[in-house]
Amino acid sequence: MFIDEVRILVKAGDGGNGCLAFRREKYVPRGGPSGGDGGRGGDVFLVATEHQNTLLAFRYNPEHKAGRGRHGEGSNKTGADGRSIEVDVPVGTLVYDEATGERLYDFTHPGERVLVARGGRGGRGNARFATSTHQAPTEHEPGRPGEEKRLRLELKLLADVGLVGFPNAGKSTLISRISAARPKIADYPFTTLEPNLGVVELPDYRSFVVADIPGLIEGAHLGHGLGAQFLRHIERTRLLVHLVDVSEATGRDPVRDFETVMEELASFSADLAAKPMIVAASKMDIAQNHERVEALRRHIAARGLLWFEISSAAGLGIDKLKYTMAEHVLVPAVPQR
Ligand SMILES: Nc1nc2c(ncn2[C@@H]2O[C@H](COP(=O)(O)OP(=O)(O)OP(=O)(O)O)[C@@H](O)[C@H]2O)c(=O)[nH]1
Ligand SMILES: [Mg+2]
Repeated sequence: MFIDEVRILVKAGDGGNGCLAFRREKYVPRGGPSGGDGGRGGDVFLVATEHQNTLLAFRYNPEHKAGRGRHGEGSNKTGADGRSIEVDVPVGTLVYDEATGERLYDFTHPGERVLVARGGRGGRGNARFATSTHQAPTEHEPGRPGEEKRLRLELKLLADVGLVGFPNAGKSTLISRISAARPKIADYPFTTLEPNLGVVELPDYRSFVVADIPGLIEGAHLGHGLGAQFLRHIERTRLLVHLVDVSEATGRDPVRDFETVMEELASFSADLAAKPMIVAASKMDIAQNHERVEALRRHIAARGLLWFEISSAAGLGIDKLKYTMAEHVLVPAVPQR
């Protein structure tokens, strides 16, 4: 379930050709062989990073090629080596050889670095073939091709942000607004029966994963409604976004709804209750009674939690909420190598 998968091509650099040349200089009769060796092709490495959480970037950029070695030249000049490249993959990525199906690597720690395509050796120039009995060699080798492989990368998605709230609060609508996930949305409680994951993309190609889980009601930890079993899907998130429907349509008090969900989280686990949380007043487009919204806002301020007013239907406050989520869960970007 929830597996991100991409196929990529890695191509190491070809080696440069060895050169065929003889010294030809004034006053140096019968100059010897002087063809230099070709340079080595660059390697392709995969490196595990914490700065990416998904394989999304590879969809835009599926081919990774290292530099080729330069050819050798006369006067015994060796060609320059090709440039090696390092390709970042998220920690947790499994690497398979597409041709054989073999698992090549399992990245578990940031900074792990693995050679996946070796650069070709440079060919030897004719100077290398000279011996005392073979003084004018014309042998010289072509460079060897760099390795080329098709790889399949697989990453089990772990949610960075969990959406919680009452049934019908607008959680699925929000995830469909900020990601490509298209969960079922309907105007009745318990529409969502299984968690949905969505990958949220930012314009700088960074991304994070949001989980939309079934709504909670009072007594969820006792199995009421769909129960609290789905909370384990958000146990390892770094941030919770708590949606509270502030429209009158609920017929309930938003402050009471908020507290009910908080109690259910706390009964499930102290860790979950202690997670950083953003509270979002949902369905602001149809909220008529501003005193209700204000009462909740003051309640949230007293708890020291971040407060947003949103409407997924009208697109209000959604971008701001999205970027605030990103700030909480993304390690700051590193300059590209
Ligand atoms: N007017 C208005 N309606 C909204 C908004 N967001 C969601 N809705 C509606 O509210 C209803 C419930 O939305 P869902 O996204 O399915 O709610 P949910 O929190 O996922 O509900 P469960 O899956 O049952 O827990 C749907 O009819 C949505 O169209 C909003 O911002 N404004
Ligand atoms: Mg839902």
